[in-house]
Amino acid sequence: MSFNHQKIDAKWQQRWESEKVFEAADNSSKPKQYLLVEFPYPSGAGLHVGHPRSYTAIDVIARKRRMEGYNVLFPMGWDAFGLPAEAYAIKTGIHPAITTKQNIETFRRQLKSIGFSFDWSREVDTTDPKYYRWTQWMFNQFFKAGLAYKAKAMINWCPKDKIGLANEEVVGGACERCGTPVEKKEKEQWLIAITKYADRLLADLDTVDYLPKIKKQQQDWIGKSEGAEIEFGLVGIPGQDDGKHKVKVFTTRPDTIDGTTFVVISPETAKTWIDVGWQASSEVRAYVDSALAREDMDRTAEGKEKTGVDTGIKAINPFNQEQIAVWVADYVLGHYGTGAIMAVPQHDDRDREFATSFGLPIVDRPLIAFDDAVLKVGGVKTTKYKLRDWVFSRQRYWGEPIPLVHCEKDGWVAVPDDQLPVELPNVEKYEPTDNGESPLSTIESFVNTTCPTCGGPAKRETDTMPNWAGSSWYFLRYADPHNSQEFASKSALESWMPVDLYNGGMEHTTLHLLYSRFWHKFLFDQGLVPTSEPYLRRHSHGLIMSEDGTKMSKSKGNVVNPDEVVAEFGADCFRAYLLFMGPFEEPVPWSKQGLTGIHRFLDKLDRLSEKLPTSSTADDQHTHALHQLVERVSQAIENFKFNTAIADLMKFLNSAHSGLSISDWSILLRLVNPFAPHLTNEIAERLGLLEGQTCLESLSWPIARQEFLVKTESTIVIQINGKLRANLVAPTSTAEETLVATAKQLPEVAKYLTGEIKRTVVVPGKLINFVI
Ligand code: ANZ
Repeated sequence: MSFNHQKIDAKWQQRWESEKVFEAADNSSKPKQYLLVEFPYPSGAGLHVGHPRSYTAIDVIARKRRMEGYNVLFPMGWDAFGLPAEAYAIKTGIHPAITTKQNIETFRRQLKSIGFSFDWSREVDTTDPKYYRWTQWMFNQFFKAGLAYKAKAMINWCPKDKIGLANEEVVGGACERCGTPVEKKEKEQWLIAITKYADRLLADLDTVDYLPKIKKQQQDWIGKSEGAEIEFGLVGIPGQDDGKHKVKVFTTRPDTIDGTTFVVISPETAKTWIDVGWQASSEVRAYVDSALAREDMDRTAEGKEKTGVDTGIKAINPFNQEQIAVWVADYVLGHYGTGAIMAVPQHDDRDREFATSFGLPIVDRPLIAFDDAVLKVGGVKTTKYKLRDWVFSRQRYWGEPIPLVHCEKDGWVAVPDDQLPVELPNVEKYEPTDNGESPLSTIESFVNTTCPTCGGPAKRETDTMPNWAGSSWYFLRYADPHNSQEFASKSALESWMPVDLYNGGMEHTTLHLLYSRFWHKFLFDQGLVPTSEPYLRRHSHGLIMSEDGTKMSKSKGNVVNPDEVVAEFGADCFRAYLLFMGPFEEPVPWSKQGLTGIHRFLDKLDRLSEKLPTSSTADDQHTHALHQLVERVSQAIENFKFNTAIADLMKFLNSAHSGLSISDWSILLRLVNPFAPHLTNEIAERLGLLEGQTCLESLSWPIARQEFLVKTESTIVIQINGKLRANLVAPTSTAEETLVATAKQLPEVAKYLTGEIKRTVVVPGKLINFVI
């Protein structure tokens, strides 16, 4: 090993810190760029190699942007409420605040050792009362706007431990701690009405630039269905056969109603009927009980054998007056649509499977127009969503206390702003109580308070918020982290928001990403933030697997420790390897050999620089290749093709030998700097290439000189009405008509080219805009 990475890493990290090189300026004439990565949960296990993969990628972009002249905000903080700290406290009695503080220190040290260009002066910690004061304040805005409400909701209940479990504590249907099968239990919970925003959360996806797979997951999760509710009359109900009863179904296909051969009600619906006097058979009762104990996921899994029972009740098809059977079956869910369906085996796969299993009729009938069908049967057109309201309470200690007080006279009252935060009191036991209440409920001095409205005796809410609360708005706090009067000043928000690029895991697409978009839209409606979407662009990284391709896990002992990699190979090698290991969006296995390959590359850069420079005049061939390299690497970074950028750098170095002039070196070092910031600075300083600055980061990003670029291909931007829809890469010699014709065929373009094309604007080699 030739260069002393330990010395070099420490030297440049200290210099960046003392010179405050990465601090974002609040008042700057430069254009802003807000780059965000998901802040970690500071677990006791320390940083996982998955974290720095995402952070290095966005760090490379942040470093490039600064050199391009942007005022960059690239912050870091801690999403520090959560179950592991609490589980540890239950085991050891050590307060979660203490372990959290220690874990944060470890994470901070680890992140700093990798040389990320975070603005550490803006660090936030969701468990800091100065922070969660605003999380509570925002909850109160939801409450005051009527969007937070209390209702019965199902929770996971461990009958042995007698506690409510979070979804992540239920493993294969059993309690993670003791293995007892988990039951469902109804409990009063706080919910937030995210469903009121379903339409906007869906529609506004058109205004942001997210990876297509991210948009798709959000759309599916919101699950908008346009259909109709239609009533079927019921006859033959044991104990209630008065001809007055009806069942309402939800269908997206009223046009198929003529082919309905039976009706299916959900076990939940059956239960409510039984509760109001239906004398159901014992077979029906037994089926309903067993179905209700099962998870929806399990009930509706594809390929699962269909189960159900004939209720003996008959329904009358309002379209053709045919009498058909009513079944109860678990593939129909209680809390979607109306909890009952009209089954059309001719057109619906699940219905056909069910009909085949139970010998029910399948008929072949012509379709009718959607609207005609709805009209004829007196149905009502409706829109349904899969999205449910957000269950916002947990019976846990380590979370933000929900800042509400209950008074006999005034009901639920928000704790006034000047009494926030409602701080977590000290407890002795961190377990939920035997009846599933939060441990806060046992602390009388916390629970008993006075009503802010009438001054009479009142009781505090003892539930705490879910893990997703603090992360729903943290990016706003980074804009103005030390403000004690507001969560952030208007001017800070106006200068930084929206986030220009946000990278995070695919596992957060449907929860965190959706919650934070919703939260932000609500704040926007309240006039508290300047934009209705928080993130302009969302990208995502693939997971890092172990060398054998399986998931890294502590129990398998195959977890890679970033500290060891940094100690052995240095921060630059770790960083460049994380980006070189494979396409950024895809899962990739860790490889020690790959790490050695990168080390050889950095070593070569160092050795070459020691031999050089020999002359100050440029060698044409190298200069030529170097400028093409600048172009390719710059493009690759913009397109998240970090692995090909590094491959290109390696290729260049292999052919460069000793022909580089000092000005070529200046370009090369700046180009490699975002990937290997420590070594490139060290070499630049040695070669006298810092141009009077203290580090490379203060110099500008190299620009490829056009005369050195022989262009064989160009990337053409395809717009519709001025809006970017696609990019087309084509040989520069392609004829204009061919380009236009090809552009029209692109799926992303064709989708929007619905109307007549009024005009086609072509800027050769750059852009095609269809005006429709
Ligand atoms: C008749 C029909 C015929 C249907 C056909 C579909 C196809 P999405 O798109 O997911 O909203 N459905 C309604 N409520 C249900 C529930 N609670 N549990 C399970 N299935 C339910 O699907 C709506 C369709 O799913 C509805 O339209 C209904 O079946 C079924 F050729 O009605 B359809």
